Amino acid sequence: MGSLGGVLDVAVIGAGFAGMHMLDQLRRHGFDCHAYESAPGVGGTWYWNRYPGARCDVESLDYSYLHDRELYEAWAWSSRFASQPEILRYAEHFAERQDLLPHITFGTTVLGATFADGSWTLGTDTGEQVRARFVVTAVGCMSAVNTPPIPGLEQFGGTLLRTARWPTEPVELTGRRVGVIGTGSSGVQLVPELAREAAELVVFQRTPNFSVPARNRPLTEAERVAAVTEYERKVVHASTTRFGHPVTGTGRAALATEPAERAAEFDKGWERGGTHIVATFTDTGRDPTANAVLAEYFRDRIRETVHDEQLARALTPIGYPIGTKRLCVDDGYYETFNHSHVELVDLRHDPIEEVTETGIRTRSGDYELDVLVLATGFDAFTGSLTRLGLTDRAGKALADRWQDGPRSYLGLAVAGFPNLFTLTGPGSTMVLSNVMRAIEHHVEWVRELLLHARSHGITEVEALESAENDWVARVAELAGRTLYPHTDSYYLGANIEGKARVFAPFAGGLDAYRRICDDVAAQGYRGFRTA
Ligand code: NA7
Repeated sequence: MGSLGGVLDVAVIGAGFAGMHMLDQLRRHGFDCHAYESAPGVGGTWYWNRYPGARCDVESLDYSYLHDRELYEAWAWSSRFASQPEILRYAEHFAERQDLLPHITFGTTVLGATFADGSWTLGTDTGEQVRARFVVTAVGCMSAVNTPPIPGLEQFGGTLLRTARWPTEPVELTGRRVGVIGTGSSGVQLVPELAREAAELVVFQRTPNFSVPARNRPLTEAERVAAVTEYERKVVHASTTRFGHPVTGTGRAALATEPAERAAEFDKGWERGGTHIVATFTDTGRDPTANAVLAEYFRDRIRETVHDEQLARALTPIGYPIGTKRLCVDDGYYETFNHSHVELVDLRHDPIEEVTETGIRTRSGDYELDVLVLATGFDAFTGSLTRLGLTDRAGKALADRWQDGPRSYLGLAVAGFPNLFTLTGPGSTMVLSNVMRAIEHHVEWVRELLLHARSHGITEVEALESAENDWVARVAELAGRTLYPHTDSYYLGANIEGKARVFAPFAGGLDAYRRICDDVAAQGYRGFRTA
């Protein structure tokens, strides 16, 4: 392939870890390609989510590219869980090292995309028109920011901030009265940081979450050396483990283990920190009784940490299985509520009536605030794709086609949208696996498909409707075997008013998922129409 009358071989949308890797791979293989990115710099979600305390909940040594051994060996992470500024530096380092910056147009958002006569035409907010024979979306699982329809939000006279669009310049919080709405991963990371500076902090909580301490600490030189020695094993783990990296559990069922031994194992997980604790036993993810045992262990830790009994009760998650909303990883979250200048408002009993010019009015009274932070999450998985304005061959918008939930083949392609590939799209493992491993797998798979198309003179590749139907059914069937569908969460789209409740990720594990995709490729791209 080559540039043909101003038509790119491939347009990549997004310059986070997925988009950058895709762009780099395509360039290495001689494709005429270019990337378009809304932000002024690379990094995707790590560009935008720069709120105090932002940190990855996957360990740094696993949240790294593996495809380039030299890069892997040369980059020295400072701590077990890297902070947002360090991850952003890593992204910038990759872009510079691979000379990607000249091939990315920043500050440009794709707002429309139509396919005709063998190529896509993308329209952007800067008025640019881009033509490309193939389009690869790398827009992230969580980048469409959710601003909930809270009455009066627009009349707030203080400083309104969003965790997912945190300003690049420092925000003055010292001595100010700060409110936070939302207690998911972002809120839970942010709250202890805000409490250090704010004169008063009010946390507005709709649903208490389960959270485990990160026990973050600097990485030792010995750990870095060991990670380099283990490089080959890490590569193997990418395709042989459920999450793309191993998690250490006992390999036994909680219900087949004596209570005292169970507690001792959970203690080890709690002391170790991070999400590994949920994999201690094999049955807590699928058996409600086993799950309840783990959930109760977490609840005990909250009661132990939070001094005020009533407050501890309000912070304790009940009524849904642990793990069915993303487990939070914190640094002193519960401890923060022992400070007298930190207050919790339990919105289940005292709902927000409106945001006023000076703060928040709940049913029980007024909270005066100088700063209000929305840590209210994302229109996850689908929002970043539907807002691109993609239309199918018949002119129907992706948003309309997905009215009843996302439909895809392998989470990589959508029937009716030829020559379009969706990296970490709905129907793939997405955030149920280490997303770095999911990204690398998808990028390599799409690269191989495009090489195949080039060498076979194929100009159109499109998922068959029948293959898509089968895949949607398979994703639903796998979800049905888990406890996920029982809980209102962004995994199901339940956090967005009016969004169809469909469990979007492939819940069968990255190892199984990769085998299926490899199989599809080996069988001449079964389930795709090629011409
Ligand atoms: P999440 O996990 O979706 O959390 C959003 C939080 O905001 C959650 O506590 C929500 O409560 C709350 N929320 C949302 N809308 C409202 C309204 N209208 N009123 C009150 N509270 C509301 O997003 P995060 O940014 O924290 O984390 C996203 C992912 O980023 C995370 O999983 C990691 O993978 C990294 P709810 O639970 O819906 O009742």
